[in-house]
Amino acid sequence: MAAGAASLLRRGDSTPAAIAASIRDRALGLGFSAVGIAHRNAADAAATHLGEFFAAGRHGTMAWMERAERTAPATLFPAARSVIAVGVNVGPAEDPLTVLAQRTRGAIATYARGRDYHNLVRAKLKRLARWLGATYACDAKVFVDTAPVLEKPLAAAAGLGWQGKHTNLVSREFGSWLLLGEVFTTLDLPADAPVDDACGTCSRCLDVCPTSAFPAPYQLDARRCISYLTIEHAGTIAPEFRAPMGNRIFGCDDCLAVCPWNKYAQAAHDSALLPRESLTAPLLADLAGLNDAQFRAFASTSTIKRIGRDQFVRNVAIAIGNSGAAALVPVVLRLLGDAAPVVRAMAVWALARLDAPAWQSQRAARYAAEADADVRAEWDRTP
Ligand code: B12
Repeated sequence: MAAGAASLLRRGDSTPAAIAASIRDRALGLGFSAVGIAHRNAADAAATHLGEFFAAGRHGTMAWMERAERTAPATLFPAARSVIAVGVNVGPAEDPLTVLAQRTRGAIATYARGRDYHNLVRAKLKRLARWLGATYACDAKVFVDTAPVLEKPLAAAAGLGWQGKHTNLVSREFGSWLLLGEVFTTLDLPADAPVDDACGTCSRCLDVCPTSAFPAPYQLDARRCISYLTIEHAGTIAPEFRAPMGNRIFGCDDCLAVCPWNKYAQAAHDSALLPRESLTAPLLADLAGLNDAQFRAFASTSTIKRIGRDQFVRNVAIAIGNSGAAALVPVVLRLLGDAAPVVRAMAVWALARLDAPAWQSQRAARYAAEADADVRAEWDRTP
């Protein structure tokens, strides 16, 4: 039972444990797959390592991560006493890595194949928070993904699982397929017990990473992670990562998908999160032809829309370069004339991979007129 139980604001004669049980029931009733409770400062110790992560520059260009509140979560909502951590199962019905062998198609990470989970989870969290406020006369704020909250350490402290060697939360029930969200509340609730790390000697997630993004178990260098490169990183992608990206055009599931704890996971049951056919294994040739309006329509309900058309087609151009498909050369030739320099630059690389003689003649025709320094730099590389 929580030490400050006496300060609990409540109606009726519920005990903190009874309130925690009713919160759990309510959260599961709203469709969350897992729920647990932690003290609001439960992630403070993890913030120490966050400093090391920044000092090593492992966040790359994600400067937004360095916001001061991240290392001092109490400033977000000083009156908060407890955190209700929830998990949403997005487990795939089929192996999400199968698409990696279909080289003329794009691989989109499982979490992004359904509707944008941010909106879905936030809406459910708000319903939970409204119910909490109305039932127990407390204040509550909801967070999912975007806020400067250390969600994985909080979920771990709330007993939802442990942070695995791939740094994500692993659950005995849902494997590596939970997405996370939180309600911070002024209620002083009894915290759940954390779960022991059960990664053991397994290193599958570390070994499978195509870009060797784990400098050590439990540590990620985001700058090497394909999820970061395809979603967070703007501009051209460093040459060393292009071939290992294969046909991954939005996020990467490899470290999650090989986790042995997935054997206990069930496929997601929330229909909104089920993969849409158009996002499951789309043809690269179709994606390369999307203009702004068509991209917005294609990605309208998905989190993919957040990266915009140019960055998405940049990723597609790299995947085409990795396809080995001569039939896609005409598609690349069209991308060489794209209005976005980042697309042109990656199309130059793709053409060099698919058709060296065509690259030579295109260089002769286009180099002098090219005004963008990054695109010229690509033409300057010997294929
Ligand atoms: C930034 C971010 C990213 C970045 C960086 C990822 C990362 N591992 O930090 C990028 C863009 C790469 C990314 C990728 C993905 N992400 Co992301 N991401 C976030 C975000 C917004 C912040 C995470 C964060 O604070 N990272 C900072 C690092 C330092 O934290 P950490 O990994 O927990 O580090 C701990 C240890 O690894 C260790 N440590 C780390 N560095 C060091 C260094 C030293 C020297 C030492 C000793 C220790 C140490 O200590 C830290 C504290 O315990 C969270 C949402 C949130 N607000 O929390 C989602 C979140 C973590 N992402 C999520 C998902 C789903 C993904 C992807 C699977 C998406 C995909 N399929 O492509 C990949 C997975 C890649 C991976 N293996 O991590 C989910 C994870 C759910 C879960 N079950 O854990 C979250 C929680 C979003 C959500 N609301 O569901 N993500």
